[in-house]
Amino acid sequence: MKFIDQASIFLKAGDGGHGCIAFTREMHRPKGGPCGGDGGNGGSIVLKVDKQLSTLQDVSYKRHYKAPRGMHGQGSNKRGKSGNDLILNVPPGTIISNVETEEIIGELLIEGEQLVVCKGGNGGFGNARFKTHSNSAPDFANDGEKGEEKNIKLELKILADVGLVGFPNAGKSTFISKVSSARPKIGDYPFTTLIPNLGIVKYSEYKSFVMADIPGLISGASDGKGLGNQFLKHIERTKILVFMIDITKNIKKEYLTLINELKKHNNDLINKPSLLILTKSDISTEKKNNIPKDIDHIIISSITNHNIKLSVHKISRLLN
Ligand SMILES: Nc1nc2c(ncn2[C@@H]2O[C@H](COP(=O)(O)OP(=O)(O)OP(=O)(O)O)[C@@H](O)[C@H]2O)c(=O)[nH]1
Ligand SMILES: [Mg+2]
Repeated sequence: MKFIDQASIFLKAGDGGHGCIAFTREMHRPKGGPCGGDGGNGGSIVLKVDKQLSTLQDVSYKRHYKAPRGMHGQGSNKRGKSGNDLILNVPPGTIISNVETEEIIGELLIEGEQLVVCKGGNGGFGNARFKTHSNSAPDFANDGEKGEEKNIKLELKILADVGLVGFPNAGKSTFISKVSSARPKIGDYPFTTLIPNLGIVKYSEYKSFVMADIPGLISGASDGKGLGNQFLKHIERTKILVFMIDITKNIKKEYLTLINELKKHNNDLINKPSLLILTKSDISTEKKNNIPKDIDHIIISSITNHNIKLSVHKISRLLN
């Protein structure tokens, strides 16, 4: 996916405080019982959505963030004070991943939503916790746990206005590369697109919309077939959907399959305004009669540019 904004930061959650080893000393009981308190927990680092923010600028201002540690336990069964959590505000649409493993840790979309990215270490147990029948005066305690540390990457996802939905090889990526400056990989084999691409489509001097090209869907995608429907969440918030179907294929059948997969993922998806684009008109001249009637359609070719401008015009009309 193409992002307008990203940042890499290093996070270190607070270590837990150590448990304490102590014994009660009273005038008449020179060797009293164990009374070492537990260490406090280290503070965690939490990312939280603040919808006032629209960029990652604030959070990328610093490279390192550290949450405070937990205090050590003390005698008289006094527990160490826990470190406060460190809360970092990010804009809605922030995707968080681990720099080393490239694994996605989470996405933050809605105002107030939070994600604990680095957990603070638990405080260690003081020796009072270890008192048993066979050992009434334990002279050991636990150390606090280390707080987690991570190098994370934050990426701000622009929300797309238009989502392209189609089978693999339908020509989605070719289309987005025609109408925007996005340059996704194009191939004559299925599943060329493995991650969503975004492109900004200019349709007049000052006006533009954002289009998302997501990996192809196949029958059974909602049960995990092909690349599955994991990417459909990227079009959940688009305003309109554009179905793309290769004109040489069984149009009605593919259309119904796509509708069905969308429905299975989230019934609301099919209520969005939509347009059907039939692609590759340059390789098919015969008249088609199995075009669904319940949706407006347009026939294009990204190779000859046939109707490319008109399709952008239709999409912008649908958006407005
Ligand atoms: N003849 C012709 N070929 C096209 C047209 N549009 C795309 N193609 C070809 O169709 C193949 C698939 O195009 P892609 O744009 O990669 O298709 P996709 O829908 O993005 O496919 P996935 O990423 O696999 O889902 C490529 O070989 C393109 O060159 C067109 O208008 N006419
Ligand atoms: Mg593609």
